[in-house]
Amino acid sequence: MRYTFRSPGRINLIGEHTDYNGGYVFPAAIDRYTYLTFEDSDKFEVYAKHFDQRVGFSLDESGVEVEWVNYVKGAVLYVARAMGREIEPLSITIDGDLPLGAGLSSSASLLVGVMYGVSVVRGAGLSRREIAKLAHEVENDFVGVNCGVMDQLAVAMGKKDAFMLIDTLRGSIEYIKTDHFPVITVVDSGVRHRLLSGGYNDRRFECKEAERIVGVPFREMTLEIIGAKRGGLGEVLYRRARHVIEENERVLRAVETIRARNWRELGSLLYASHDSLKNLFEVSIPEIDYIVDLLKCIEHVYGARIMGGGFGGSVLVISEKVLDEELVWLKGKYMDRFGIELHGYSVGISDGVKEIKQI
Ligand code: GAF
Repeated sequence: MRYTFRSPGRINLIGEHTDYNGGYVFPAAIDRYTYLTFEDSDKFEVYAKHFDQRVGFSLDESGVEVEWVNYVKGAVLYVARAMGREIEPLSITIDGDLPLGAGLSSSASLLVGVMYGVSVVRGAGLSRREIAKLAHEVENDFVGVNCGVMDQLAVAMGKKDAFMLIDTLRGSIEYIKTDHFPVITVVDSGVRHRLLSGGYNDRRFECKEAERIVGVPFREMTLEIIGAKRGGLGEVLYRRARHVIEENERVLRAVETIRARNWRELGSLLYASHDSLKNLFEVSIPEIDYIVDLLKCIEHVYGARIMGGGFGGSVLVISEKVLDEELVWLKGKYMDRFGIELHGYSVGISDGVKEIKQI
C-alpha cells in the first residue's frame, strides 16, 4: 500500500515570541504544503526531492549527520515510543511547495507530517493534539531547536478559513472564522533564518531572566509592574518584557477587529507588532524593515509585519486587493537596494495535516 499525506505550512497573524512565554498566538495553516508518501520497505529510509537526497536511518537514539533527516528520524522514533513497540520499516518520500526557512514553519510541517503519516499507516491512533505535543518534543529534545508550540499546533490542528486563537498557558484553541478576510500575502525576504544559530535562544533566555527578576509569570505582568522593576531589569530586559506584554494585548485586540471586520485597525496592530519586534524585541533585520516601510506606501495595504522567529524569513501582509504590480515594484526596489531576489505570493487558509490518497 502507498499512502500520501499533505502537511501545511503556517502563518501567524499576530502574537510573536509569546508562545514560549505562556501567551497568546494567532496562527493559521496555509495552502502551501509538504507532501509525504509512505510505503512498506525492508528498512527505514527517506528521500527528499528538495535536496535529491536519499538517506537510510535506524530507530536508535543517536542523531544523524544530515540535519533534515533528524526531523524524520526523531518523528518516527517518538511515534514508535508512544506506541510502546517496534514498528515495521517504511520508505518515506518528501516533496512540496512550501519554501524552506522562509518563516512558514517548514520544519513543523515536516515533523507533523511524518508523525501523522506514521501514526495512520502503523495504526498508532494518535490524536492531532498528541501529535503536536510530540512534534514539539522532537524539535526541542531530539533536533535541539528550542521553539515554542505554536507551529506544531497550527500544522496539526488548523482548519480551513479559520485563524486559531491559542492560549499557550491553558492550551485552549478558539477558531475564529475569516469570512471576507483581506488578501494575505507572504513576502519572502530571501534572507534565511536559522533558529539553531540565530538569536532565538538568546531571546528565550532573556525572557526567562526577565520573569525571574520581576518575580511573576508573563501573563501576570503589566507595564506598571515592569516599570517598577525597570532598574533591576535593565533596559534590554525591560524592552523584551514590554514587547511580550503588549503583544499579548495586541492579539486579543486583533480578534476584536476581525469580529468587527475593521481591517484598517487590524493592519495598525500588525504595524505596531512589527515596530515592537524591531525596536523592543530586536529580531528584525534591515531587509525586512525596508520591505515593511515600502508596503506602508501602498494605499490598499492595511498592515504588514515580520513573521515567525525573526532574523530573516518573511513579511506577512494584509491588503484590500491582490498585490500584483506592487510586488513588481517592491522586487525592483529591493533588488536595487540589497541585490536579493524577493518573492511574494498570496496564501489561503487551509486545514491541518490530512491524508489525501491511498493506493
Ligand atoms: C518560531 C518558533 F518555532 C515558534 O514557536 C515561535 O516562538 C515563533 O518563532 C515566534 O513567535 O516560529
